[in-house]
Amino acid sequence: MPTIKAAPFDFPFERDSIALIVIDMQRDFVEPGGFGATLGNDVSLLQAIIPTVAALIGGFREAGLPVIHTRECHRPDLSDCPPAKRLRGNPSLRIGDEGPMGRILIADAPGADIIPELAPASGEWVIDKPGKGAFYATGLQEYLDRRGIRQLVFAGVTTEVCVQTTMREANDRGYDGLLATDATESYFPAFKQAAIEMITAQGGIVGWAAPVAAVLEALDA
Ligand code: C5J
Repeated sequence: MPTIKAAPFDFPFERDSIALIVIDMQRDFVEPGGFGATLGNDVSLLQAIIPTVAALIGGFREAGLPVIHTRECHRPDLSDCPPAKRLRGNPSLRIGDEGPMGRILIADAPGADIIPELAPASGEWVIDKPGKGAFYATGLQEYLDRRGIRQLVFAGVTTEVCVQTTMREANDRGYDGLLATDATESYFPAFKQAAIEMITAQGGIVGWAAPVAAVLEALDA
């Protein structure tokens, strides 16, 4: 069986059942004036991975394999945003408040859009998710199961929040998950490193990790 060179051991690559899931590469996290910036974060750290995420998406598209995108965002009436989420963060600019890119983290605001460099292609599924994990309150599991997808390559932001949460949800549901280490980023480099170690420790307790070049090599083989 073909493999992707990965940690903690080679990933058994199944071309017929693999998909790429790109988590929350939205203006709200990556550009100044969005949700990430309201929390005091340096968004330029996240901008640095745009070319590697684009290369990974390009590899999946060229191989004719599914690409799924997610957006963390809420309904305009905030009915899917619990107070436990809304009332934390920056008290002067909360989820739903008017910011420089429209209402913060609201589905129809410009800030919730996926950045133009990584715009979904026609036919690619874009999941709007109210939580950090992409399985919570979405039809993701049914979507994957209908298509026979059992393996997921993960990219996007932020590594230790939405990416890791979704990887853990996938792992508990029986999917094999591989994190593309240079196509994910955190506002906190130490948290990214820790997340990779947590995922791959103990014989891959959450999954695998590999650089984009290793994934592309397997896609090309
Ligand atoms: C965060 C995310 N960090 N997409 N969301 O709040 O990781």
